[in-house]
Amino acid sequence: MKQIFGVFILALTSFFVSAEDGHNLWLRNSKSKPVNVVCLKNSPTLTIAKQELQLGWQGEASASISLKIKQDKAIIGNGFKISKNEIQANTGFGILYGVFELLRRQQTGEEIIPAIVNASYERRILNHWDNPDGSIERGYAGGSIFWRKNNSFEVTENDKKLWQEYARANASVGINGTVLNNVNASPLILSKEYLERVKAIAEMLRPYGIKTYLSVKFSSPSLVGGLKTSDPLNPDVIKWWNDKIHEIYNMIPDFGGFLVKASSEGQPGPQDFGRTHADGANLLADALKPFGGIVMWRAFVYSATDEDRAKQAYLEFMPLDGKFRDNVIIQVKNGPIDFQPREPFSPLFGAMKKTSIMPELQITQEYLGQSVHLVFLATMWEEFLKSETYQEGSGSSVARCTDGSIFPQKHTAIAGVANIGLDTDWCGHQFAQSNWYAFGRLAWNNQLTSEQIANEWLKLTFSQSNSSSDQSGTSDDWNDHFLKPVQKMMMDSRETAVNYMMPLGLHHIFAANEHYGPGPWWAPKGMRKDWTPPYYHKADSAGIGFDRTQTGSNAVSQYHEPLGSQYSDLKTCPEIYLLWFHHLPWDYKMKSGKTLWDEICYHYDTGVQQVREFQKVWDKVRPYVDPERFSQVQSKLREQCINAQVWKDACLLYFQQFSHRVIPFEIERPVHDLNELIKNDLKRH
Ligand code: GCV
Repeated sequence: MKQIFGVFILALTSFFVSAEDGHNLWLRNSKSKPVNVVCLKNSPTLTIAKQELQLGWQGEASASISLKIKQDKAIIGNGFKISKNEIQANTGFGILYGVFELLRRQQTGEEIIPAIVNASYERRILNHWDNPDGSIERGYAGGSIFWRKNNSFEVTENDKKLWQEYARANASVGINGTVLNNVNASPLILSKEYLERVKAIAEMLRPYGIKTYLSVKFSSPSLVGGLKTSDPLNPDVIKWWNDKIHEIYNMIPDFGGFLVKASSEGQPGPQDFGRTHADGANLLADALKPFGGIVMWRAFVYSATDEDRAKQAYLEFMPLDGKFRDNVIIQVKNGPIDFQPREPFSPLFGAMKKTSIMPELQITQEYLGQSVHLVFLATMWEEFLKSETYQEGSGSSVARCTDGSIFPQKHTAIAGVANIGLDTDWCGHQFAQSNWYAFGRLAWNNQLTSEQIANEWLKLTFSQSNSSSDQSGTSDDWNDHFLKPVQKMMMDSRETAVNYMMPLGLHHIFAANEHYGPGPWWAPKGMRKDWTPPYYHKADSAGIGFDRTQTGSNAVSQYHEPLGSQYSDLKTCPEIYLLWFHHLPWDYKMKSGKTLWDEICYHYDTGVQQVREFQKVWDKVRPYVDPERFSQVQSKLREQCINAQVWKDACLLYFQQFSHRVIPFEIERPVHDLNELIKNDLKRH
């Protein structure tokens, strides 16, 4: 009888959980109470702020809230002062951020204590790798929301609606800039037709405090300007950029500036003309300066030399420290290689002391299961931002080295490569939305914990009291049976992916260019060595791992002491980075007492078991989730589980050819055949 009753309750609960497709993201506030908003000034931004309060107010019914623009030196830029019934700011954008903060606190039940809230970074920017033909490099959630195939430039009502929704979502987490096109930039973006569309986009984003930026191709003067050269010191080239920038600001007066990938992965750059990165960046910076624009110049550079790829950006950029204009920011990926599931931080952070540096994170999960695997990236970003660089003594975390707390940077910024596309749920996976959310939250406050972010996001995105449904799963019940287990799953999810993909410091062992499935064997004839996994894992009969100590590439020397020595010394090197810095024998004794080979096996197996647990967690929370979002996540977890098993089998069977050791018998045996796996690269469905 008890059982039947239980099933009945379950069925009833699910019935009341109304359908949602995820399009509303974390902004599902339809159960608001009346509120009286007092605001003496008017502007499009303030109108939005008032509307948001009316849409989402969950404080005392019919309370009054005052929005006050009043200068206060303690409030920096678009920061704000918040209390239960008043938001004060220097600007309308500050008011809008304050409103979103207040609403979030109301909706998540977080206390509203009077405080001044300033952002960690002045510029919090999404990078879209969207191409003019509507495709997205490393995009897994449909086509571009900005660009369409067949050069269709008509701005439709649908476009405008989508851009506005996009702007609102960004503003709600404090994102205030967006680069609208791929860093592998088409020169077309600077043509009149494209700029007209940029202008239309900018108009929709402006009231939400979001500036538009563009990626530009360094050779644009010759490619679209018809010049014979794009040499940054050539007067005609300088004039061409000046004129182009003038044209842009005539159309978009608050344009943010340029992002540039130059002399990198085949992209043209100043080095084609015997010039330096500084020559190239300064040319654009000088032209942008009169309009207040900035240049984000990427440090993602490596060439096919014998030098360890992990060392190259540092080698190329350190000699240029102090040579860049003050409106140039060097944009550095979090790790020295390329957005791997785990990397130590790039040694450039904190090392370039006379140059502004900004971190680049990847929100789109190129190397982390794309839009199939549930991986909450905030734990990775927290690990990165809190990494100790020792550059100015202890306490010199990456966060503090980049947000102006230690170095007097003229501009501070952080970028995230967006995971947004035309899919109804924007990101291709309900949980991938949490990474967009988390990027914004960390960009606003780089001291936040990933746990707090997961907690907020889950409450906003899944809580029934934030939906239009009448059902309100009692809070305790919801907290215990949904929030706690799902939050734990999110918190564990990145380490899980590291376990089944590349534990203990292994990196870049993907098959082919898709960067999805495993391919430790992948090394097509004629391929650049540093684009193939054997270059990174270096497995042989003696052992596995990349020796980056003094006996190897000596990349450790790029880290400030005592870090360099810590990484070098096996006694102090964190095991999470072990095979990043060391080549070790298969029988090397780990801290657990196991051999390295056994430890590798256990990590892969643990990863698979963890995904199986995630499946159970999710299946159990069915009564608390609407059917549409529930089944999307359920089926993605099934695929993730199959994929994790493939990763484990592929890596263990492949490395076993070198280790010649058995897979410990407590571990479930591989179920795949290595030759079959090698023949058929894992495909995303
Ligand atoms: C936009 C990696 C990616 C490329 C990307 C490049 C970059 O190599 O695989 O798709 O190109 O990084 O960040 O420039």
